[in-house]
Formats: sequence, structure tokens, C-alpha cells
Amino acid sequence: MAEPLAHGADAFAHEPELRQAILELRAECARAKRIAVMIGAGASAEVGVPTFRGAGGLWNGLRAEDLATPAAFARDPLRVSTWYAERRAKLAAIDPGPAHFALAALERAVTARGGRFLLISQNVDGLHRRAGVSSYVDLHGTLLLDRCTRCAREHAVDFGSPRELPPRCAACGALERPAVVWFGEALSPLDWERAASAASASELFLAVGTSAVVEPAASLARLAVAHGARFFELNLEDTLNSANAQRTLRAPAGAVLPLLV
Ligand code: BV8
Ligand code: ZN
Repeated sequence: MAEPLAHGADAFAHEPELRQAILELRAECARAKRIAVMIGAGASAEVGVPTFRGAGGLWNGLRAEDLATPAAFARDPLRVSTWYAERRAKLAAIDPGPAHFALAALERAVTARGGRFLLISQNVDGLHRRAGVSSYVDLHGTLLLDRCTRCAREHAVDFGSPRELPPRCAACGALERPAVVWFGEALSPLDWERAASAASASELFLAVGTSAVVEPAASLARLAVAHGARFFELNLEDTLNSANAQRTLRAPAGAVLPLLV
């Protein structure tokens, strides 16, 4: 009889394949000296942050690709800033969940034994930071800040308090935008360099809750594999990267991640 999974309750006893994959992944987490974890919207879905391409991914019938672009903001700053205000208002009532806390625990376990850990986030919700993850890169920016489109002044946004939309810079009066990376915009070269070198150096690359549709983020898993990493995918459905995975775990992030440490 294989060793029981952590936390006693062997929640996946009735799914031997999945149970085996969890044991394998847990062993990888215990021995890898360099771990890179890529998270997407699926890592925050269980605490109520809507995913992009699932059912919750539409806003008034519009897709993120139609709203999260410089052209959409230029054409209708009020519509775009209203969409962000609504996402922020929803996020004000949301706290990190088991998946986020488990990632922070994994980071602590890896660094405690002298290993290296980087969380590469496509999410802009900042929940991983609130859960205690300290080594992370927000590849697509953050919802927590607004930036002036003219003088680039940045400031934290109070999600709870309603304000005049579209927001204007207190210093120069120009329109402010969320400090996220829109479709068609380049990622920060610094952030990309950190993520790409961590992926290339990783022994274990774990992707959690991402459909692997958005580039160049999705190419990091392939980059890791090309450099010899073992790639595990924890996602509810098949993705564009599944074929490159050594193991795919089709289960909720919040149920599996706490079993890895
Ligand atoms: C760039 C911030 C160039 C904004 C985001 C055609 C082909 C290929 C590429 C392109 C193309 N046309 C355009 C492109 C490039 C484009 C792109 O990739 N488009 C896609 C739509 C095809 N990329 C860009 O534009 C990037 N920039 O390429 O610049 C350049 C270079 C130099 C100089 C100038 C320009 C910029 C991309 C960044 C876009 N910004 N977010 C905001 O949030 O408002 S991306 C957005 O999508 C979010 O960040 C999100 O994280 C990200 C990816 O989505 P996922 O996280 O994967 O979420 P999704 O809903 O898709 O999937 C969730 C998964 O979780 C599902 O599979 C589900 O099954 C699973 N799941 C659900 N619940 C759970 C779960 N799994 C486990 N447990 C659960 N409980
Ligand atoms: Zn300004």
C-alpha cells in the first residue's frame, strides 16, 4: 500500500491515477532544488476570481481580449475603467485561498532546504503575495496600482472606495490606467528575464490553473522542458501545453496543492 497522502484524509483514494500523480509531484517538490511555479486564473478561481476563458470570463458579453487593450481604453476609457473598477470591487471581498497558502508553504519548504523558488504569476489579483509568497513575478502586472498615462506616476488603488471614472492623475490631470499588461503590450523586460531564467534553470516546472493560451507566458513551460525540467500541469482541463507535461493532474488547485508540502 503506497504511503498515505499528507493530512490523513486520502481524498483521492478512489482515483488511483491522480493519487499516483500527486505522490509523484510531492516527491518532486521534496527533492527539486530549483522550482518554478506558473499560475493562471484557475489558481484564484476557487476563491471567486472569475477565469478569463471559462463561464465567468465574459463581462457584458465582452471578452478580456476586447477590453484589456490600449485601443479599447483609447476608444472608451470609461467602459474599460468601469470594468476594472468592478473587478477591483469584487476582489475587495476576496481573500487568498488554500491554493495560495499552499504555494507560500511550498516556497518556505524549498528555501528552508537551500533551494530556489519563483512564482510566475499571470494573475493580477495579488492574492499570492497576500498569502505570504515572497519570491514572485507578476508577469502581467497588477490590479493593485494605477499609473498615469502621461507622467507615469503610480499609486495604490483603494478597492473599497468608489471614485470618479475614468480616474485622472492628481499630479497632471491625465487619464490613469491600471498597472497591468494589456494585450498587444510588451511585458516588462526585467520581469520576463526573471521568469525566463527561472524557467530555464528549474528542475521542476509546475503550471497551475492556466489554459496556456496567452503568450509569451505559455512558452515558459516549453522553455523549461527544453532545458531539462520535469513539467507537471495541475489544471481542470487539457491545455495547449498538456502534451509537454510529464504528468497532468485534472483536479482543483485548492485540493491538490496543500497535499504537496
Ligand atoms: C505581447 C492582464 C507583443 C490584463 C493579461 C495570436 C496567436 C498567439 C499570440 C497572439 C495572437 N494574437 C495576439 C497574440 C499575443 C497576445 C496573446 O497571447 N493573445 C492570446 C489571446 C492569443 N499576447 C499579448 O498581447 C502579450 N503581449 O505579445 O506583446 C509585443 C512584443 C514587443 C513589443 C510590443 C508588443 C500580453 C499578454 C498579457 C495580456 N494581459 N492580463 C487584465 O487581467 O486585465 S492576460 C490574461 O489572460 C490574464 O492575465 C490571465 O491570467 C491570462 C491567461 O489566462 P489564464 O490565466 O490561463 O486563464 P484562463 O481563464 O484562460 O484559464 C484558466 C484555466 O484554469 C482553465 O484551463 C481552467 O480549466 C483552469 N481552472 C479553473 N478552475 C480551476 C482550474 N484549474 C485548477 N483548479 C481550479 N479550481
Ligand atoms: Zn500624471
